[in-house]
Amino acid sequence: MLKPLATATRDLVSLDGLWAFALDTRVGPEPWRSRLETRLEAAVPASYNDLFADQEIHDHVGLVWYQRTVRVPRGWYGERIVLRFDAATHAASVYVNDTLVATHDGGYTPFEADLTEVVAPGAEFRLTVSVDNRLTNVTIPPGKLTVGPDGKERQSYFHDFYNYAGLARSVRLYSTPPTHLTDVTVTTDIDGSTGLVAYRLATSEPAPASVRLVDETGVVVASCEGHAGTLRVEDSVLWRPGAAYLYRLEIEVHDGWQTVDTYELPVGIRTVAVRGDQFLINGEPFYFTGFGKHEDSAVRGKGHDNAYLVHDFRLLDWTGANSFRTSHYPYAEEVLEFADRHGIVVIDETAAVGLNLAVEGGLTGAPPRPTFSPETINSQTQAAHAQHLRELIDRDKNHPSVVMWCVANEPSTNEDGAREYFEPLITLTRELDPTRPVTMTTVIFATAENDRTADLVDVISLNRYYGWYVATGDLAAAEQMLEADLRGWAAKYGKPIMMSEYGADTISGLHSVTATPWTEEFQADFLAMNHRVFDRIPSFVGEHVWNFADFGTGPAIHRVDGNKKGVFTRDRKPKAAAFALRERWRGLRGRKPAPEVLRESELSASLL
Ligand code: GCB
Repeated sequence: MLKPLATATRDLVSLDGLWAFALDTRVGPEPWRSRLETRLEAAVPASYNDLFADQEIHDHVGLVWYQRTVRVPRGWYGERIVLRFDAATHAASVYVNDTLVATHDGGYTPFEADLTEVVAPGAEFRLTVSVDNRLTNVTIPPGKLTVGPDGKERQSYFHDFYNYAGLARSVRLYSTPPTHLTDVTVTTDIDGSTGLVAYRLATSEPAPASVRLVDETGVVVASCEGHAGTLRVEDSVLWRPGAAYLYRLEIEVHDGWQTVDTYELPVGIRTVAVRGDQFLINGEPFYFTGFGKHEDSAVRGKGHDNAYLVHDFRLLDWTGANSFRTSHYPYAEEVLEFADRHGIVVIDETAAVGLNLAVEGGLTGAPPRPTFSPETINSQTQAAHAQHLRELIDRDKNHPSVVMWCVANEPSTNEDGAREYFEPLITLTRELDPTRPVTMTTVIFATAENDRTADLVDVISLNRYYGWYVATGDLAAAEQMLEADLRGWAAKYGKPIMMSEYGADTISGLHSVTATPWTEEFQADFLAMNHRVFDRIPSFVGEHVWNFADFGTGPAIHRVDGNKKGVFTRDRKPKAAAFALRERWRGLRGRKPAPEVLRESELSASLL
């Protein structure tokens, strides 16, 4: 789905701002038919949960309503008029005056409604949206609804971050000409010093089209006629991690002599591949340093915020991070565009977090249920998951920063039914995008011996918490367990391995001279222990600390004011570990520790 742009033939109006807001329980039936009876106003973009200092709103399970009036620009006569939501978490119904114009499932991908037939240029309309935060066994992510003793619904889910909901990303109204570009797909390759940019266009109806590729100085370096072709760029400048270079693909759709539509897309020329146990960008081995992140900040929850975007990327750079994973859902498009422009590498993840009912047992004592069964994660969940993959890849396929798709976080890949569930989804991912490697992060219960899906992915991504959830505080034992675990995967699969999560909860300002979990010193020691082990594994290709910053969670007795595994606090102040990471990562600069170090430490490992 094309990102809405203002171009010579397209206009764009932002609908961000303050919208009327109400809980479903506080309004009458069919609230879209008139002015919403409420005095509350919600900021868009923002999650609604923490805006109002109101427990009932914070804990609400079910629908909420947003409403505003919109005036269509009077100059849009004869144009196609489109309403676009960048996200509505997790499901939405959209009404224009009394008419239902769109529904969408999935909280982190965009959707649109064509309003051309229902609104008029120059006139106002009432825009009402319901947003539903409920998660069940057939939604992505999954969750469970129960009814409490007070008769009200309760929501639980199998991930720790708070189930923020609402309109957390921008809403826009835009125009296109009746004959318009509907899609563009770009893939790039390198032939010696020549960059190859293959493009494919789709238009609303058959119409001639042409493209031009322009470099950063404004010079046209290649051009082509037709809906598909390959542009050759002699002596091309490659998009590299830490050194982004973007060409601009200028697209024109014609009608006779006239240009009827124009659109443009940033293009980074680069290749991505897995060869043997290496991850290659532009044919060179790449070592990931960075974090699993969250879209999370106080008050706005998951609301996109450009100030945090800029600041977070400066902090990534400050620590020497070259990459991050969009744990545990697709992030706002602005984030990927920023990564494109600033040379940060992205592992792009779906919202499939918590396909793992083993986590239900634990402290509740609930008998474990099988994760994959007709009553739990089933073929309907799988169909929703496939739809999420389609929408993610459709949205993000052209970003040079995106180097790998992550199909799910910590699914129960050691259980019966996992292979049947995931094999078709991984095949679908490869069909939708044959150019990027595929991974899934692996939960600690899935070992090299019992995992059912690792042969299907290109990179083995492991989430491991030795020294925290396992062997808590005992870093000597943790070091041995971690090394045995990693060597098991390396020996069995011969694929690149990365640590997609490792981390320890840490209260900023808590210190100790002895190794004490929750202190800043312990977090730094914990990471250093992990790094010693990583540096001994030749097939290791990267390290993503959990987490970039502290983040909001649902209530749990092992969470005090959220998850504290951040290297930065929730308001982005560094803990001691941030300085230690900076020292290590700024030295690595995207390369594995030198082979001398490996050989030396492998020697010591074999003496263990
Ligand atoms: C995990 C999850 C992540 C949690 C983290 C933790 O394995 O993937 O979502 O936040 O552990 O801190 O427990």
